[in-house]
Amino acid sequence: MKGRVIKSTGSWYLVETTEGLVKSRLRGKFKQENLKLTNPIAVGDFVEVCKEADQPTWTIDEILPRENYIIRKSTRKTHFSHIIASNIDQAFLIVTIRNPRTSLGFIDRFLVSSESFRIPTTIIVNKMDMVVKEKDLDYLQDIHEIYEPLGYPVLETVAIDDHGLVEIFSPLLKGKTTLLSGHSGVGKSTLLNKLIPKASQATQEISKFSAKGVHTTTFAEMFMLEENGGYLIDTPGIKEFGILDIDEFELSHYFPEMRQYLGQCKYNNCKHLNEPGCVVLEKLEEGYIHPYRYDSYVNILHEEDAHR
Ligand SMILES: Nc1nc2c(ncn2[C@@H]2O[C@H](COP(=O)(O)OP(=O)(O)OP(=O)(O)O)[C@@H](O)[C@H]2O)c(=O)[nH]1
Ligand SMILES: [Mg+2]
Ligand SMILES: [Zn+2]
Repeated sequence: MKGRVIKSTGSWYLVETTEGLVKSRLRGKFKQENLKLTNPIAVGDFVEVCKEADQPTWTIDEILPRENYIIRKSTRKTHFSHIIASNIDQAFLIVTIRNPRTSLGFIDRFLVSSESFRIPTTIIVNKMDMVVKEKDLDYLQDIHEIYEPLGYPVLETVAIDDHGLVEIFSPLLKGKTTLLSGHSGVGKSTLLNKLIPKASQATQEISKFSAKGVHTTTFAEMFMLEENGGYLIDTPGIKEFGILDIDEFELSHYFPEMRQYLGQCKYNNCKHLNEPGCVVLEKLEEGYIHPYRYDSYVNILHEEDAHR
């Protein structure tokens, strides 16, 4: 019987099937497209499950090929990675300007990942009630100015406030599988609870001492949107977003503002760092590429170098 993994704890998996939810275990090992994974099965996976003879338990016997996934480097095991979720239609990257602060570098790393599978991404600036200081408003403006022209919509929300959330989000979520991602404490679970009250995900105040989240959500979990169809996936907060397996000549393909100029540089193995006749550098100079984005490009490139 086919099903979809809606919750994974690492030792058992909740699988939604046409006959309801079944709690399943993993049987055997799975080949993983040459990926070294800390989690062989991820939320969002389509799987084949089978009831164990004379037992109330089920086993997962097969994973169907993943259409896409969002993956990050494992925080504990180097050379291993962790699939955050798979088979998603769009990602909502929840960011905050204050408590905690999300950096542009973090946003760019996430976007490189979602671009690599062409997963449409919306940036949601939550905790807008805390954005009052001039420099925070400036940062907000930067976010709008940098990302909107690249095709990443930027929305502003106050997830603790009921006002208009369902009206704004319902049409965006309809019939789609949407991933919620971002740092711990930005309000992913708070937003999810507002959109799907039945989910009643735990939420927790951020640490007063560090102004950072306390990692309240520990497992990814997918919830059905009952009225309009579709799913929302709540995930644990991520600290850093290590990018993996992106070739140094390929990285610029995942920056939409650079992608359009590729193939126009003098050298076809141009890394757009200091090569003569580089069109990307020319466009940067002319102001068509945002300097912050270019900085992120160089940072990711060098970081990847260090891992090679
Ligand atoms: N002021 C303000 N606080 C908010 C807002 N949204 C969420 N919070 C608060 O921020 C804290 C963290 O929210 P969570 O929803 O637990 O954050 P999370 O992103 O799920 O965090 P992890 O599960 O740790 O990844 C809670 O105390 C929320 O009440 C908002 O729009 N404004
Ligand atoms: Mg949470
Ligand atoms: Zn170049």
